[in-house]
Amino acid sequence: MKKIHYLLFTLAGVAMLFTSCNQQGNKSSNGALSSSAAEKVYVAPGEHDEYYAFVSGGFSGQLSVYGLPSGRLFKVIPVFSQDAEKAWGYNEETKPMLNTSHGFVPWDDSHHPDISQTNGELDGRYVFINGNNTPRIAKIDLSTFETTEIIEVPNSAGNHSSSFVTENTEYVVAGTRFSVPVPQRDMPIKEYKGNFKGALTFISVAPEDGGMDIKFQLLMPGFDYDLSHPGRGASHGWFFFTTYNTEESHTLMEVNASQNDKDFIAAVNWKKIEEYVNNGGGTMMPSNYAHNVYDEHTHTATSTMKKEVLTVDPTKVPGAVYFLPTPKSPHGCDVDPSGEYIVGNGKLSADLTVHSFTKMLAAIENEKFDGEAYGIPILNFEDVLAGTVSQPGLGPLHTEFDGQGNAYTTFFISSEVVKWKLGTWEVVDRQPCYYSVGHLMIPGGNSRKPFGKYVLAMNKITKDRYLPTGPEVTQSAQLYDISGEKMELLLDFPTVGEPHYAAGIAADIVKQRSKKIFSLTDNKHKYATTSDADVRVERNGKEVHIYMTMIRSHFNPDNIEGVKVGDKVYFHVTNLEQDYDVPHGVSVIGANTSELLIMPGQTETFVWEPKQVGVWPFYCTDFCSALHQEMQGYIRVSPA
Ligand code: CUK
Ligand code: CUA
Repeated sequence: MKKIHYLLFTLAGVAMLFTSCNQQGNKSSNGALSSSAAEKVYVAPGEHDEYYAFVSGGFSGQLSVYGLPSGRLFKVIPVFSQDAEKAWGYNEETKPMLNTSHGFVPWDDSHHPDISQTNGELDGRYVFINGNNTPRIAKIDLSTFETTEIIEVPNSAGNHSSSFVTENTEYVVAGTRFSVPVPQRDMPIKEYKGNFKGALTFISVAPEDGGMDIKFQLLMPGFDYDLSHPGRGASHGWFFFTTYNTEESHTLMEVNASQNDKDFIAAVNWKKIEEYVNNGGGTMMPSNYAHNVYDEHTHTATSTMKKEVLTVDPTKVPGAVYFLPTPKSPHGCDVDPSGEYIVGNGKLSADLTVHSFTKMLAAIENEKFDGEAYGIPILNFEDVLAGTVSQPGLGPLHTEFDGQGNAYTTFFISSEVVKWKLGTWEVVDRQPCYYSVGHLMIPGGNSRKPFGKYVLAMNKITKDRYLPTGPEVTQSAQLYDISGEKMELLLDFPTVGEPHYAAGIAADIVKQRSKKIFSLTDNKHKYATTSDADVRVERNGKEVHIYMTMIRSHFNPDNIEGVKVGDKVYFHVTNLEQDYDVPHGVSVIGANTSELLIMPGQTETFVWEPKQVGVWPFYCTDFCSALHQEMQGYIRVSPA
């Protein structure tokens, strides 16, 4: 049976060689799958995957956790969007996490996760991810797989060149895609040029507890800052940002925005700026932004509105910023594991441009400039060029590295991943993607020590790859084995939302940090009820507070009376379990919120405002024991 299956794969694989691989082709294909492909992604029941992949949810605003090579989905971590499954943004504890200077914003567009690093290697402590729409950076703690901090990024819009970390996680860096008036004000749009600014924001990360804080904002010329990457190794201390629309056109009909033959990669010496601000440099500017922190001991978030931010004018810090001319609207900005090569993927360019960090330093040293833009020196293209990959494909977007001297670049238009060699710039392999690939990810490919082995391509269009599901079909990820000279397609799997980027790490690093239980004795929640002796119902004017416990298989109290129509009823519910993986849920009829899914040792709160007189049931939503169905109760609502 199994043999026949494999044979079918192989036949389809041969057929595939003769069909078109671009997205216009309507022929269905299984790709060039061999029987060994199936074996390579097979993780036997009960076995664990070798890697975690943290995949951005795009317009779902979340972060999903997959295993590689199996492609199995383990969890969707709520970040920027409300999530009824986990009560994220619905319960009283987590609502403050979604506060912004624009009010409660329970949605965002998440693009780029990045894992914290120590000495340029992934350490598995945190994942950072950006919210693109209402600019925010979130931090997910990988001991609990929970979002524990969200900081809004002021003076920004379309927080796209984010959230990449420096090699000791000194900073998580955010860059604005849209330049905007800074500070925001009422002004004619057509006066954009010369007036709008592009903020590049350096958010410090405290070494002990990971606390984020905006250290400074660099106010750059009004270009669009698309993507970024930290220097590493020799280039540690620098950060690189691609730009487009260096014409500063206020209307980005393509014809306007792509006049310039070359845009720039902005090279920012953040160590120099850090020194400048540590010595009192920079200007405090009034700016409102929210800083939201979830405390592990109180299981409660607090939101603070900050009022000002330290800004830096790049022209006031000599030697801090340079522009590297880079052909045709570069998108991805990727630094190789050694820190020497900076790859700029010009979306409209036929070639890939690779800059040399060493040559950049030499040009700066010799003060060889090719003019300036708003007081920022422009380096000579030829002086900083390390090499060019000639005509490797159409529509290059992003590049990752395997740590063996190879780079892998995605091509959106020709729909493929192309493998090429650093230093010789020769193309050594190419494999089609189904279809129109955006980002790709090699576990650790964004660090000094990539794990190699696999590349995950994230495709924008799937068309015929899966069973049809109405007008929209799922976005897709494809896994390739890159352990050999040639890449081998192993697997397709559907994704949650639209993944833009992903971050992968060896599972062992995360596993050993993973927390199993919240200790009940360490529960410092304001409304915790840690013993059945303390359960009670308290009235305070129109507010009723129910201090409730849950344990297999009952609620205490499970009969509640004394509530009236028009009351605001707070269910403060504590899960008394101290066993791994025994959450309980609670929900009540008609509540204008989600259920609560409460982990052992934790307390959560939801609010119910009963509108109708009656006796109403509540029950546990998580199948927790043989008597799960008996885990229920009644609440009596009397007339006002
Ligand atoms: S990305 Cu955000 S538009 Cu190429 Cu990083 Cu998809
Ligand atoms: Cu508790 Cu089901």
